[in-house]
Amino acid sequence: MSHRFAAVDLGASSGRVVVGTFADGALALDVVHRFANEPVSAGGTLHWDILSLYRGVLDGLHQAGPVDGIGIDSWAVDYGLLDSSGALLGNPVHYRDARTDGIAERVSDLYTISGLQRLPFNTVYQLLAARDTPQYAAARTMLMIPDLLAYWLTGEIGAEYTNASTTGLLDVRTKDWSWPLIADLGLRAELFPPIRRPGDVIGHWQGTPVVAVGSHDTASAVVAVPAAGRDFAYVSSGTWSLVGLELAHPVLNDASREADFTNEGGVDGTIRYLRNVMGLWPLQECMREWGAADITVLLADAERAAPLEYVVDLDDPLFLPPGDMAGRLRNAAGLPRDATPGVVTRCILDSLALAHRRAVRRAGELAYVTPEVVHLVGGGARNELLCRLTADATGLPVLAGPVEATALGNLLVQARAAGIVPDSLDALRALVRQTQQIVRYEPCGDDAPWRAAAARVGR
Ligand code: LFR
Repeated sequence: MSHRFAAVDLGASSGRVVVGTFADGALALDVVHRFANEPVSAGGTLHWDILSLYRGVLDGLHQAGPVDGIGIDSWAVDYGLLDSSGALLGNPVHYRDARTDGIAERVSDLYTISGLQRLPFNTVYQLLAARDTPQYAAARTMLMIPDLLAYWLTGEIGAEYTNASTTGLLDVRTKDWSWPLIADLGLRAELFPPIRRPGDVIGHWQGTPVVAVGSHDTASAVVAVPAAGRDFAYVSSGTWSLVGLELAHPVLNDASREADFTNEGGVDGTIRYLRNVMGLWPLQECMREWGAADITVLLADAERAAPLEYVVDLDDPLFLPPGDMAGRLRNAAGLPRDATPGVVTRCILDSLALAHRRAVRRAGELAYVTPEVVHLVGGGARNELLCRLTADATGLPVLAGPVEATALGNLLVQARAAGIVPDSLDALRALVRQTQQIVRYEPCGDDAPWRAAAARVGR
C-alpha cells in the first residue's frame, strides 16, 4: 500500500511543491511544481509577493493531485499581521529590508531568554520597528509565513514551534512564548497565537489534512540529515549556510552569545545549535547582476582559478543587503577591477568554505562535541567544488545530500504523524540513508593554506 504527501517548501528565491510517495520501505520524491519567489520593492520597502507565492502553492497542490497530507515550510523570521476580521494587513516585509537597521543595538540582550543569536532581522526587531505604525495598531494576530499560508488553506490560526523559535520571543526553556519578555518590550500579547507542534493536524484543505511540520525550513532540513551517530555537524546549504550541531540542551553562556550561536527549536525537542553563515547569497546576487543563468560555467571557471587567492570574511553584515554585491566583494577582497566572474565565484566559495570551517570548529568547542563528519544538505550539495572545499577547510569528510533535504524532512514528519514510518528521528534518518543519494568527499589533509587564509580574514 502506498501513501503520498505534499511538501510545500518556500525558499528565498523559489518555491516548490514536492510529492513524496512512501511504498514498501521505499521513498520517491517528485517535484511537481516550481515557482519563482521574487521580492518586490514598493514605496521604499522590500516586500515578499505573498499572493504570488500563495498562487504557486495552490497551483502546486492542484498538480499534486490526491495526497494523504500537506505540510508547509519556509524561511524563518518573517510574518504577516491580520486585523480583527482575519484580513492580512499589508504585504509581509522582507527580512533584508532596511527597516530594522540599528534596532537590535537599542534592545538589551535577550540571549538568556530566547537563546537566539542577534540577527538584525529577527522577528522581535521587525516588530519593534513596526510598533508605532497604524498597521501594528490594527493588528490582532501575527502569523509566520507558513502559518499564514496554512491559515489561508484551512482557516485555522496557530504558531508552529520551530519557526516561532526564530522570532526571539520564545522562551528557549519552556518552548512557549515568553510573556514577560513580550510585555517588557511593549508588544501586545494578543498577537501571538497558541503554539502548535510538528505532527499536529492544523485543519483541512479540500478534505486533505494540513499537518504542522518543522515549518522553519532549516528545522525540516535537519530532520533529513542522514546522520548515523551523534558526533556530526551539519551545513544546510542554500541562500544561507546554517552551520552547527543538534543538541539535547541549549548553550546559553557568554562565549556562545559572543560567537553568535543560536539555539533554535528543532523537531522532537532538539536544539539546533547553529550559526547563520552568509551562504550562497553573495553568489546568487552576483549572478543576478551578471545576468548569468548557468552556474555550471561559473563553477568550471572557479575550479580553474587560483585557490584561496582572494578571501573575505563572509560573516560581515556588509554582505547582507541586496545590490552591488560584486562591488562590495571587490573592495573587501582586493579583487582587481577586471576580475572575471569565475575568479569572483572562487573568492565566494573559498570564503564560504572558510566560514564553514570557523562555524563547525567553534560549535564543537562551545558545545564540547567533536564532530567526525560534516553533513552538507540542501541545494549546495549539488555544488561539488563547495563540498570539496568544505571538506578541505574543515579537515573532515563531507557527506553531501540529500539536495531536497527540506522537502524530505517536511514529508517525513507528515508520514510519521500518519503512522506509516517509525517514530524516532534516528529511524527517519536511517530511511533517508537507505533511499537517498549521498556523496562522500574526503578532506585533502593539508590545513596550512586554510589556517593562513583564516588569519588573512582576521578570524
Ligand atoms: C534559511 C533560513 C534561515 C534563517 C533565514 C532567514 O532559509 O530560514 O534559517 O535564518 O532563512 O529567515
